[in-house]
Parts: sequence; C-alpha cells; structure tokens
Amino acid sequence: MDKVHFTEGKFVAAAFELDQLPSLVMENGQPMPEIAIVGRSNVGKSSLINSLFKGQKLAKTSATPGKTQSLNFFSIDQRLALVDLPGYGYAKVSLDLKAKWSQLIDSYLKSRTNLKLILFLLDTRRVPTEEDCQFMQWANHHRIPLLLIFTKADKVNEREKKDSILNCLGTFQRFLHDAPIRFLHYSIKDPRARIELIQQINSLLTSWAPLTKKPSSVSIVKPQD
Ligand SMILES: Nc1nc2c(ncn2[C@@H]2O[C@H](COP(=O)(O)OP(=O)(O)OP(=O)(O)O)[C@@H](O)[C@H]2O)c(=O)[nH]1
Ligand SMILES: [Mg+2]
Repeated sequence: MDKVHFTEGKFVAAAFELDQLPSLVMENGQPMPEIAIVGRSNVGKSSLINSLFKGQKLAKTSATPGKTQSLNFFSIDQRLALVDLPGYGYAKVSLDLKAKWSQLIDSYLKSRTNLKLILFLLDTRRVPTEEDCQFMQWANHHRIPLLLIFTKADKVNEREKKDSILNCLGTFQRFLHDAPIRFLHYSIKDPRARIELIQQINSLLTSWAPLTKKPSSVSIVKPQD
C-alpha cells in the first residue's frame, strides 16, 4: 500500500445503529482498510483525529465526557477509513445507553472484516481500568492489530511517561501472554507526535507480522519505522 499522508479528511457518516454502518470504498471499488479509535470517554479520541488533520474540526470534542455518541466515519485521502467510537466508562450516561453503545461497538468490532488496526487510547496519567483490561483482552483474543497510544503526553514529564509504560505493563501482563504491545506517547500539541503516529500507522498497515509465536512473557515493543 502506498503511504497515506493524512492530507484530506472528510466526515462521511454517523451510525447510531448497526444497520447504519456505511461501506466505504476506494476509487478502484475496493473496500477501504479501516482503523478504529477506541478508549475511555474523554481520553482524547476525537481530538486525535482532528490533530491528524492539523487541527481541522472534523470530529466534535469536549472537555465534558460522553461527547461522541455514535460511530463516526471519516475518509482519509480517499484511501483509508477512520472510525471515532463513543468512549466507554462514562458514569453519567444512562445504563440503557451504555448497554446500547457497548453492544454497537462490540458488534462493529466483531463484524468489520476490513478492520485493519485499532488505535487504543489510554490517558498517560491514569492506570488502566478494568474496562481497559477487558478491551485489551478482547482485542488480543481476536488478534486484531493494536497500537496503544498514551494521550495527553504534554501534561506529564519524562519520568511520568516511563511510569505510564510500567503501569500498563504491570496491569496488562496478567493476561497478555502471547503478544507484544506496540505503543507511543501522543499530544495534540506536538506536531512531531503527529508525524510519528502517521509513520506508525503506515508501517503497521503495510508490514504487520502475524503473531504466531508465544513468547514466555509480555514484551513492550516500541514500534520502529
Ligand atoms: N492537554 C491536552 N489535552 C487534550 C489532548 N487530547 C485531548 N485533550 C482534551 O481532552 C478533552 C477530551 O477530548 P475528546 O477528544 O473530546 O475525548 P474523547 O475521547 O473523544 O471523548 P468522548 O467523545 O467523550 O468519548 C478535551 O478537552 C481535549 O481538548 C492532549 O493531547 N493534550
Ligand atoms: Mg469523542
């Protein structure tokens, strides 16, 4: 696949129900490879999408959790689809709505055959929650390629960045027996982070090696170019 530069982003559709999921195709008629952005409410999913397009307001963001309430589809350079999911773990959303979202997200993730990569966002300042663990376990079980992104990295110092990795390793290692964790730190305020993320996305979409071996312990792997 040729490199995707994230030059042109377009909002395509919002899906509130499973039967509203769009089929995005490239100019040659092939389905677009899809990248889903997953994580707790308020972790910075929608902001990350906007920062990929240099601050264009493609996705709605808010300091109040629970902003994104549907699966929102964006096309990138007419080659790739990016999907902004509602966040989980937001206490103030009604139980009915929570159940509906979680069912919608679950069905989407399970049914989407062109889903090539998950960007799984964690706040650099927080330890992973039980829901984060459940999601990590689920993605690992289904062997969906995943890039862990520690968000809001501008709010911490270098030591806290290292701690975020150790916390994450400590929390996830009890169930991640067979997969390395790929990660990077991200800040919407740092243009270098945007460049690194775009490089990683391109590299993971083209050269992701299937994980066939079972190493004896979890290893943290910083993705390389
Ligand atoms: N300082 C800083 N703030 C950030 C960063 N990324 C996101 N934020 C802020 O975090 C808040 C939540 O961002 P959103 O992008 O709306 O979060 P979300 O994950 O889409 O939230 P939901 O739609 O509720 O699931 C906003 O006030 C953003 O400005 C970052 O890298 N640095
Ligand atoms: Mg959002």
